[in-house]
Amino acid sequence: MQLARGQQVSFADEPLILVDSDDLPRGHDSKEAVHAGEGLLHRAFSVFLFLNADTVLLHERSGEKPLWPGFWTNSCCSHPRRGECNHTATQRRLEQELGVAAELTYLYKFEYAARYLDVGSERELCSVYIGALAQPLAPRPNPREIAAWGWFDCAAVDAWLAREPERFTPWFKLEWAALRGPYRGMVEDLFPTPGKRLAEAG
Ligand code: DMA
Ligand code: MN
Repeated sequence: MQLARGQQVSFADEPLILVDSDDLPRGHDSKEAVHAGEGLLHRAFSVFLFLNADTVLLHERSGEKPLWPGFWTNSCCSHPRRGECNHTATQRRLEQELGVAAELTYLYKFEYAARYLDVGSERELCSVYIGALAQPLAPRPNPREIAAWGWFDCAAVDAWLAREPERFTPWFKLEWAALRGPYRGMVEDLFPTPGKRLAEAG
């Protein structure tokens, strides 16, 4: 699918999936309704793309986004729609936001809620995925979704986050702590070195 430049890919009336804390489906409601007020718990996903184990793709959310416009966040995030599985939804959204495809590895899911000013809230059961992106597949970001993007050294992200935490989305902060902590080995395993492969082969 070729993305027309600047195509709108998020809609207030998108039918999203309401879930309970175990991620079991509990009905459907529009994107607008699930993010209004204190929010309704719904299914979501976050993707982190890596160039190598030390280099991650982050982006600045476009000024058009109703929630957290202009904040820095992970490579890609959104919601599966009614009837859509996470695999289909993550691939759709990677194409729509970044113009790329990537094989993803599931890491974990978590529940969180966060309010954005008096505009609305996120209240999500969010599954987190990682994937490797080869350099020749340079992203073609959709300007309706993404104001800026870049490949960042992970240690430099740690330092930036410590310096300016107010510039990052709440879910990014939670997920980044997990990626740099308990899930660090999973990121490294996306890029096995020849030595490590030999050692594992015994
Ligand atoms: C929603 O992201 C998903 C998370 C994990 C916060 P988003 O606001 O970028 O999605 P959409 O543009 O589809 O509303
Ligand atoms: Mn949401």
